[in-house]
Amino acid sequence: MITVLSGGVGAARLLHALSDVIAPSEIAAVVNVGDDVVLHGLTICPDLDTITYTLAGLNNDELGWGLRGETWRVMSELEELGGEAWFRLGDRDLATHLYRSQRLSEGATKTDVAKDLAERLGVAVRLLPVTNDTVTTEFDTTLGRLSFQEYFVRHHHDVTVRAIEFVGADSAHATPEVLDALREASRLVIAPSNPLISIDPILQIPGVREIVAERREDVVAVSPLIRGEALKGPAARLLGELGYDISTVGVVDFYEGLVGTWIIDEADAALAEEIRQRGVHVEVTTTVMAEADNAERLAKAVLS
Ligand code: FO1
Repeated sequence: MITVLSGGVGAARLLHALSDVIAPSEIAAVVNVGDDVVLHGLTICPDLDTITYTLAGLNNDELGWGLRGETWRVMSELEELGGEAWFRLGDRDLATHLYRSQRLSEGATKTDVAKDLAERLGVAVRLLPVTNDTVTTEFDTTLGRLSFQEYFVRHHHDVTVRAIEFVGADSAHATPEVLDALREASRLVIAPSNPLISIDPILQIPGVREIVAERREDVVAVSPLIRGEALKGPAARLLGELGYDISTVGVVDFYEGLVGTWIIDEADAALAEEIRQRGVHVEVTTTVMAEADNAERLAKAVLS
């Protein structure tokens, strides 16, 4: 079994590529919950849903979140009523949030719901929210304190961040399924997700970072940056704002002590020597997964 520390889109694509190369049932994803939000009384888990939809072949590629073939009638009606409509919940996607919220109100955990949704949608990869406790990512910004989705969606991550906090992380418990998946995997993979807001909230749950560090020689990480830029989202900007080099070297430094092998993009080949000097192995390949051939090559590099 291999276990992948996962955020949203980048992780979803890597998991999809991996499940074309090895049996999906041999893959576990430990998924960030720091983006989760309660809106309209519904619990929404963006990273879990992005991964589930992508592995089920139902993802909306254009938006990068939600379901394909989406319609927006409920949001239009809500807007008419003067309700909160800046965080767009499509009509089809709403069914997932209704289902999850009802199950949670009956005493199920996020872990239970993720498993049942995956089964319903034919996804065999094990999708494991890192914790069933509430952990929320918050930003100290020049506009004041913002919740994750206020920062990301409402302000289009176009505001300067001074600090990031994972509220509730210190007292949260990693689930037993997550601890087993981290301890028992033959290899741990860090997906090319945003290090600061997708992977760090996983590492901050007590016990997780320690296991990853102990297993460092079995940890393979894929850089989310190419030529100092992320394919999507604010990874590059946040690294700069929080004092890291805006490059794959900055990402390597962020994960210091946790990674045995780095997979970096061909465009960053010139950085390989500098990274090797930090005592890690480096593989150079195409990390952009837009084409199936490239995704397969990356998946094989991760597994080799
Ligand atoms: N991202 C947006 O940019 N705008 C939205 O209106 C939006 C709604 C949304 C609804 C459900 C869901 O699961 C995800 C949604 N996202 C939206 C993506 C979400 O903000 C993700 O957390 C980020 O893309 C970071 O991974």
